[in-house]
Amino acid sequence: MASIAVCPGSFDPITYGHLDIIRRGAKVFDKVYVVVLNNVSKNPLFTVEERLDLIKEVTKDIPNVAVDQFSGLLVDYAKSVNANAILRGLRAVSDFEYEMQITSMNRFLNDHVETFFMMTNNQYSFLSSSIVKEAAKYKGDISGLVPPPVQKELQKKYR
Ligand code: COD
Repeated sequence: MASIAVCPGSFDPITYGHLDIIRRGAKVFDKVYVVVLNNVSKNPLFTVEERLDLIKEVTKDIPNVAVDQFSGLLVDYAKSVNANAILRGLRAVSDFEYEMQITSMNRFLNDHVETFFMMTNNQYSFLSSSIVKEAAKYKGDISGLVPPPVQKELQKKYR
């Protein structure tokens, strides 16, 4: 049986921290679907289409990665692509409580999908989309934090 993982997130926008988890996940799973949440409740900087385009651009060299969007429940999306795993990244103890809550909820909703965590690469342990947006907004140098196409689009947003 093929091992198929979904790597879900807001990716508003994708950072080197996300990309590191995706690259390492793609070495472990046969296929990784990177999926952007398209629920209405959040107030993102980038549209879903912009986020998808950026993820596609920066993952185009990883053959077993597919990029998609989903709305509604993650476990329903996972079922629709026959995924047996959810891939998440962990940065710090502060991530743990939230991750434990959504993992337990996902298991409650569908216990055929197992959640796997990968520990962040040390150099990205402080990195989040929010912190990058804040730095970009005030014209900080974000070149080591996001891939060049993302940096370009962030600079456009905050011009
Ligand atoms: N290093 C390592 N990992 C990182 C880093 C970093 N620097 N930065 C982010 N990550 C990881 C995060 O820990 C996360 O695992 C992933 O990358 C994505 O991060 P974000 O912040 O872009 O995405 P989130 O956490 O906002 O995504 C939340 C979901 C969209 C997964 C969640 O809201 C969801 O599943 N919603 C759908 C509704 C649903 O099914 N609800 C039921 C369960 S609660």
